[in-house]
Amino acid sequence: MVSRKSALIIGITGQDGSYLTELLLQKGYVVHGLIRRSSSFNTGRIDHLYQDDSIRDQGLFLHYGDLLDGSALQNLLLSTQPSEIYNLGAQSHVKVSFEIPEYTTDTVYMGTLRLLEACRQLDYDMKIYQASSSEMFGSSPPPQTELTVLRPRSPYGIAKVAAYHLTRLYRHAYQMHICNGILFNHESPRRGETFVTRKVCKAAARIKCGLQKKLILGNLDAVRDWGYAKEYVEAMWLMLQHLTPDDYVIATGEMHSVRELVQEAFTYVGLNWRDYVVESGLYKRPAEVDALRGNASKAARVLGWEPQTKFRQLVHLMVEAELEVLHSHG
Ligand code: NAP
Ligand code: F7E
Repeated sequence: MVSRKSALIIGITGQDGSYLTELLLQKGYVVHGLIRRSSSFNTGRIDHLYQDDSIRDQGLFLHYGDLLDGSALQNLLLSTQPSEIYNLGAQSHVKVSFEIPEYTTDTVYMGTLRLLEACRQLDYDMKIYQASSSEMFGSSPPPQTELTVLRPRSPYGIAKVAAYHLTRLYRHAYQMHICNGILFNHESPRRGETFVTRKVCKAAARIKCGLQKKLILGNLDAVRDWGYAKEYVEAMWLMLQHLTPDDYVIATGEMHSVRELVQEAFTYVGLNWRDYVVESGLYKRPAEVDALRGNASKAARVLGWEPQTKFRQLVHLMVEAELEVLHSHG
């Protein structure tokens, strides 16, 4: 009998974790997910999978743990022995990282260190994916590639840079199979509601339906390379299937400002954004990453990965999803 591949996803309850879980289950993996104890439910993005008896009993197993708890990580690895480990866990909000820099560093950098040390103690073949980020490029001008100098501009970015260097060190020093996915912003209807794409698309739909009057935003001039999360998790998986471990930029190669994002979303519902959007210091950051646009040609060449969904289509599908929720609630 051929034994099934197994994976451990840290950050399974997040946007990417939920799409990756679907992808791996489809591919026949047994998926173990680390979830944090919380006083309120935090599994909304994977409930549709976990509440399906056949999936829960045969393919998807959730375990309590935390990147702050090294012994729990060790015990989980020992009991599950996954062949692939995806480290997606993070305090991932850049603006929040200025308010809680120590906690952000503890999850993003020290969490990665705890995980790598736990992996290093175990004597079996495993492949590790590390969720690196375009936020690491900071003030380096676009287009950014795997060779671009890292000049981070937030506590989150700095912690991701440190974790990135750590994974590369462990790959070199201990011959561990670790890949960094340097993913540019990727979005979906499952995106956290305080990230700008989801916030804007939700507001456009709510204002259209008469449920909201204004949308308060920060810096409208910032420029990002926004792709579709569902496609980006395929790149994560592809990286770990490649024979040799390496680092890859994953991006669309397009760049748009927050202002264009707002315009696209409001135009889609037939509104003029200027009538509703208020710019405020409340959502501005002490330091900003002005412009990100990735060059993912290495991923295309080596992994055969290319983005399908570009900016306009992404904004439309996100606004549509918000409208659908509002209509289904009457
Ligand atoms: P997300 O929606 O914020 O999800 C983050 C996940 O990490 C959640 O499952 C969260 O659990 C978990 N987590 C937070 N603190 C933890 C801790 N101390 N121990 C264990 N788990 C913890 O993020 P995402 O958008 O899916 O992104 C996934 C990863 O890619 C993150 O590392 C992020 O920094 C990175 N990244 C994201 C983007 C992007 O544009 N989305 C781009 C580049 C890199 P709870 O649900 O309990 O909070
Ligand atoms: O901001 C501007 C804001 O918070 C995008 C994370 O997934 O991607 C994400 O980080 C831009 C910034 O994403 C608002 O100043 C204006 O310039 O959606 P965001 P981010 O900071 O780029 C990277 C790659 C990650 O790795 C992170 O984990 O939009 N902006 N007004 C605003 N941003 C927010 N959140 N809210 C506003 O009202």
